[in-house]
Amino acid sequence: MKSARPPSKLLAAGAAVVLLGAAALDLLRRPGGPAQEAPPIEGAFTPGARFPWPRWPLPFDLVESAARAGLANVHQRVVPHPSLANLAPWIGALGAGVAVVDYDEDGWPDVYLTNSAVGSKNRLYRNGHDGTFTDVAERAGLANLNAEAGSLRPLFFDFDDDGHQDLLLTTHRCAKLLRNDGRGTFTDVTRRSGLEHCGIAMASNVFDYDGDGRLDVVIANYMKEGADIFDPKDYRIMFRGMSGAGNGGRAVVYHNDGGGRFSAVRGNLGIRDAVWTLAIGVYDLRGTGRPDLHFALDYNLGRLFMNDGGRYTDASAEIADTTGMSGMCSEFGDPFNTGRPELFVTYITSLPAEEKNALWRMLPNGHFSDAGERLGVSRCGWAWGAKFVDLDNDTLQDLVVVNGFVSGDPKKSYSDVLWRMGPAGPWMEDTRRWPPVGDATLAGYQHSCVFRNTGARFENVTARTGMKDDLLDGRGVAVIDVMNDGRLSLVVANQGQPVGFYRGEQRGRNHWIGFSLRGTRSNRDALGAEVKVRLREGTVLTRQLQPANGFMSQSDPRLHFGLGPRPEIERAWVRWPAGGVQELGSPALDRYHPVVEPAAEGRFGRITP
Ligand SMILES: [Ca+2]
Ligand SMILES: [Ca+2]
Ligand SMILES: [Ca+2]
Ligand SMILES: [Ca+2]
Repeated sequence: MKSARPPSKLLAAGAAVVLLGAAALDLLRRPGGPAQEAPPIEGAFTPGARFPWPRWPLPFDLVESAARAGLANVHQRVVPHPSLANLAPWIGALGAGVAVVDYDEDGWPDVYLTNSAVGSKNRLYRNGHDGTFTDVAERAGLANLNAEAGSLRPLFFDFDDDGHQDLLLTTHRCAKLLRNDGRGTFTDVTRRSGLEHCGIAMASNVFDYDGDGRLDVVIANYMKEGADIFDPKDYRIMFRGMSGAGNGGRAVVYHNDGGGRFSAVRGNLGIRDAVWTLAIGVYDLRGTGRPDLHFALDYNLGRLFMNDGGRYTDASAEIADTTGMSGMCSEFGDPFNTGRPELFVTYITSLPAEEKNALWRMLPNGHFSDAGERLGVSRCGWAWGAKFVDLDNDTLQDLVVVNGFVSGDPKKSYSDVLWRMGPAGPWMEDTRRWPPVGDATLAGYQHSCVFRNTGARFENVTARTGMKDDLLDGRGVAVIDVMNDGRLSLVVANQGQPVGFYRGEQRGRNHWIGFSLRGTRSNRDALGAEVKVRLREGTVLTRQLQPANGFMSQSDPRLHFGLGPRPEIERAWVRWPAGGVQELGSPALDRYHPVVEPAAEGRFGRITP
């Protein structure tokens, strides 16, 4: 069939009257909103659809505001040794990381951005409380960390339980641990801490796997151990084929021994076969208080490990029902408010690989099923970072995905070169076998994806937001509430390009609530704690505190709930990782509530509304 019959004009007009009525009401509700002209209906008839869907303005927008906000970093790529020059753009295609952290504890989230060139400076943008930021990295001691090897993944957590956020930074050589002294400055304590990890690592996360209240660390190397891109002695450092490439780096778990010390865990808790890891997602999938782990692997199927009493059982078969061999991110959430977690994994969904993003839904029987295609999120180019984020505060978390591999000269295509190279295989391991990338493009200039959650599925609305012009090579994407007003914005770390800052704007008058958690019996950062909010109309929202999931990003560590236009909170409660549930009463709307875990079980009080 060539084309669908145009739907009847009468039907279209009837639907338009009903739907435009709602749109007009929405406009009238806006502050100072005069009787504006109703938005025009734009075609977009889907064959078989029952009535046309008018394109009234989205209830939210994402407005590019990096320059206005003073976020000025242009990510600087690593430059490998000249003998690797043929693959420099590929080897140097990862590194733009972002972390949102309130490093000075003034109640306003700040932004840390990494650079990957040797000698480049990282940026710590302090929130000025007025929508702008100032780089204070030099003063804080977090700028000059790239003297020997450039930075990759920044990860803030309180490793020594003193209430100050410390920084674990992976690089192209060895990781660094920097202790926040509580006066706005950081000191390198890597050697003293025993956390001496070496390897090229984009993937790291923190979790309290044994429930002792101290945050443990997992770091996974991407390339094999010993790979040195600055002084190569071995050129067999690339992947050995596009699937089942076992020759990448491994994951290592470090136990937090207390007293500021870490030690590598012998036997690695049963975590095996995590190679070429790009991201590690942490989530307590079964509410045991012990976090489970997902590894997004390049050139391999992803791995899922369930925490059984502090050791891990391989449950990867649960999520193996896919041909995806380029797992890039690991993002957990509960976007449809079912009370069961979902796992979103990005893949390469454009030439030359044509895989599909996966949205693994946990079923009531505990098994997983991929609904990515059915729910409309299976395609978004050569995709990297992704975050669930409620952009319009309607209770449903939306999904943002950033993408693009290497945007070089648009007239030169490296995929054409790859096609001519013949079949993928073991030859790929040796960098010397690859033709030069030069300034060619490989899956570059791609549109990011803003997927709006309609309650039934996700709808790609990028073209109707300020992200429509974003063709940069996105890597990490982090969520931040810059003004502490419940409107969530995005920081996008773009590879070799300027940072993106998309300020969240909302047209409706939806309410929200947020919680800033502090553990006492549990880890102080309260990672793994879960808050539920039950609304009188029956919806139960669940958000678990895991801000470092995704890819190369760490988001605002406050739990945020969009609540819709007229919410009545019937009950809100926290489940702490150490066990025990704390009732929060019916806390006031439209603000963040600090919540401290009661020191003893059975003495759970209510927080002040
Ligand atoms: Ca701050
Ligand atoms: Ca600390
Ligand atoms: Ca621990
Ligand atoms: Ca939403």
